[in-house]
Amino acid sequence: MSHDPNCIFCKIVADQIPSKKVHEDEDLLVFHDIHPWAPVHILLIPKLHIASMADLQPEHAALMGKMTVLVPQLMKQLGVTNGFRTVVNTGSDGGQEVFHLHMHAMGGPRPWAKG
Ligand code: DGP
Repeated sequence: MSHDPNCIFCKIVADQIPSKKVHEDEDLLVFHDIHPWAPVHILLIPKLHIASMADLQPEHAALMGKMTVLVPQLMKQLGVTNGFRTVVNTGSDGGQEVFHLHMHAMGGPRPWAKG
């Protein structure tokens, strides 16, 4: 399924739910997390609806590579100069709450941590 009408992040991609966008191109959307765990906390998502990392297929390799390479560029653009953390929660036991694949990228002066 390329788009799931019941998915919150698909609705953000479709501009049906507002978000603070950081980056958009034909494949990816990046926006600020609504519940930040760090001074800078962004979410990188594929526009394509992929439910989780567990659903990745070989044909998604370039998409995930593009997403990964974008992280340091955007963190620098957002003023994060002293390192950052990336997290991909996968499935219920992985702590995933939104079932549209996303990469968290968090940075800014510590201390900060999830939960
Ligand atoms: P995860 O546990 O990895 O599935 O994290 C989902 C994240 O998505 C969580 O940190 C909060 C964020 N989030 C959930 N709903 C929205 C929303 O409507 N807008 C934005 N910007 N972030 C959201």
